[in-house]
Amino acid sequence: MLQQLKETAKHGLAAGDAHAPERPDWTIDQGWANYTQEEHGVWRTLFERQSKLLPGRACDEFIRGMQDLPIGPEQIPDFEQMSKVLKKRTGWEVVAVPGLVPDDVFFGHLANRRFPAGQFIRKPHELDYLEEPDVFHDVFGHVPMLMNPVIADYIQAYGEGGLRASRLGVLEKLARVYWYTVEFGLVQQSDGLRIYGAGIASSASETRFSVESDSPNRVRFELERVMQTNYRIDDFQETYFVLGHLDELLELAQIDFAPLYDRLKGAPEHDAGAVLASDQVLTRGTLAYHDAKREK
Ligand code: HBI
Ligand code: FE
Repeated sequence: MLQQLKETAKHGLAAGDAHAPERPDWTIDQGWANYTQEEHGVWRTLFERQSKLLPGRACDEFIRGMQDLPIGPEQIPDFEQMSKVLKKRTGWEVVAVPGLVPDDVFFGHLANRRFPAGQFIRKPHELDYLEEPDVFHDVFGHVPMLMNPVIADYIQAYGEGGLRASRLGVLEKLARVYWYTVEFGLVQQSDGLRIYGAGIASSASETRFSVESDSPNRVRFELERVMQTNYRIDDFQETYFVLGHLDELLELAQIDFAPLYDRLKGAPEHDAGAVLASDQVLTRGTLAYHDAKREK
C-alpha cells in the first residue's frame, strides 16, 4: 500500500536527485491526452471494484462527494475539469505531481488549498501495491472528501501545521494525526461505523478489513493518544481511531499544537497494536492478522 511512501519520501528525494523538479513547486502538467487505453483500463478496474464495496462502508460525505464530482469509471479524471467543480464547492483544486514531493512542498500546497495528486497510475500487475501515491489513491481516495467543507478546512490546517511542525522538528507527531485521520480514519455514523480515510477508501482489501475484520482494534480518537502512537506503513493498520462525528476535525484544525508538542516531549510511544487503560475501546481486536505474520 501507499504506506511505503513515507520511507521513500525520506530517502528518495534528496536535493539534486534525478527526480529534481522543473518547477519549484514540483507540479507537472497532467497531460491527460497522453494516458493510454491500458491506463484508463486500470482506472476502470479499480473504480468498479471500489464503487461496489463502498456503499454501506464509506461515510455519507464520501459517497456524496463522489456523486457530485465529474469522476466515473470510463477514464482517469481530468484534473482541470475536476478542479472547477471542487473549487466552486470548497475552494480546493487538484494539481499534478510526479509522485511523492518533499514535505515542505507538500504542506505548502495544502496550506494553499491545492491538493497534489500523482499524475501516473499503477501498472495492471500491481493493483494492490503502491510505493508512491498514484492518481487512483489521490483522486478516488482524497478528492471526494475535499468536497466536504470540514475536511477542506482541516487539510488546509494540516498544511499550515506541517510547515510549523517541520520547523520545530516535531513532524512525526503531526504526521500521525494525518495518518490516523485523513488516511486511515473511521467515523461513527447513525447506521454504523464508516470509512472516511483515503488510504482505506482506495484499497479493496483494507476497505473490508477496517470495518469487518475481528483483528484490528477500533478505539475512540483522542488527539494526544494518536500523537504518541506508531503506525504501520507496510500493511493494514493494527488500530483504527474512530471519530464520533466528522465535525470533530473542525475543532482539531483550531487547536494550537505547540503546547502539546512540548508536553509530549519524552512521553512514551505506543505500539501500533497497543490498547491502553485510558482508551475508549469500541472493538478490542484479536490482532490475529498481524500476529500470524509476526510468527513467520
Ligand atoms: N507527497 N505527493 C505526496 N503525497 C503525500 O501524501 C505526501 C507527500 N510528501 C510528504 C508526505 N506525504 C508526508 O510525509 C507528510 O504528510 C508528513
Ligand atoms: Fe494519501
